Amino acid sequence: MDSQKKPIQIFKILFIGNSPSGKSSFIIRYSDNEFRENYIQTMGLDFRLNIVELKGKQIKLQMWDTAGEKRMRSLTTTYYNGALGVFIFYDLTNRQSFVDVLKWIEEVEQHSNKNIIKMLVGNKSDLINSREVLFEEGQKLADEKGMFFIETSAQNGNNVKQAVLILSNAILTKQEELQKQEELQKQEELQNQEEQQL
Ligand SMILES: Nc1nc2c(ncn2[C@@H]2O[C@H](COP(=O)(O)OP(=O)(O)O)[C@@H](O)[C@H]2O)c(=O)[nH]1
Ligand SMILES: [Mg+2]
Repeated sequence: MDSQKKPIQIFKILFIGNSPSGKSSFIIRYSDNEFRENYIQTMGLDFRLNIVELKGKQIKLQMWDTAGEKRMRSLTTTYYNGALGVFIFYDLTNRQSFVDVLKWIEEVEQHSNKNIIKMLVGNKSDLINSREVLFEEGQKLADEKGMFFIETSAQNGNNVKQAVLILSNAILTKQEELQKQEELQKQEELQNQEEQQL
């Protein structure tokens, strides 16, 4: 056994939003640096694992894909359980997918931990002639709802790595914050106990 090996943390990251906004294509672009033209049907729930190094720590990113609206209600709880981050997708060439972001945010708020990090993703930025949602509209909604915002293209890879980096860094920072709070609380409890014993 290599005792020098760094511990591996696991970040569960969800992909939600209307189909076909490009969630599966994004995950494939990130994981395999590939793009497929044909529609990729997502069956039930599956995830891809990717390892990144952040602040000298090895992090395993568990990227959970979904089949969008077809997802079964009964799976929702399992899906959200333990999730630390979520990408909320819309297709920037499809106004309805942007309107529906509000429903997806509601679902996140109902089912996830309040510390979950959210990022709004406007995908298909390569389709410059069919844009229906302005960059500024995405940014405004994200600001209002306390989310990060980025426009990406799974087709040419633009901002795909960047999006994952921003989200996972924010998760790590949040996790470190929570850990610190927990340690402080433990110290306070110990002090209280000692004072009572005096
Ligand atoms: N032009 C373009 N097409 C994309 C992009 N991302 C996905 N697509 C296409 O959009 C369709 C739906 O993609 P998919 O990943 O299956 O969407 P999902 O239902 O959200 O998982 C497929 O035909 C993809 O090839 C993108 O960034 N640009
Ligand atoms: Mg899919």
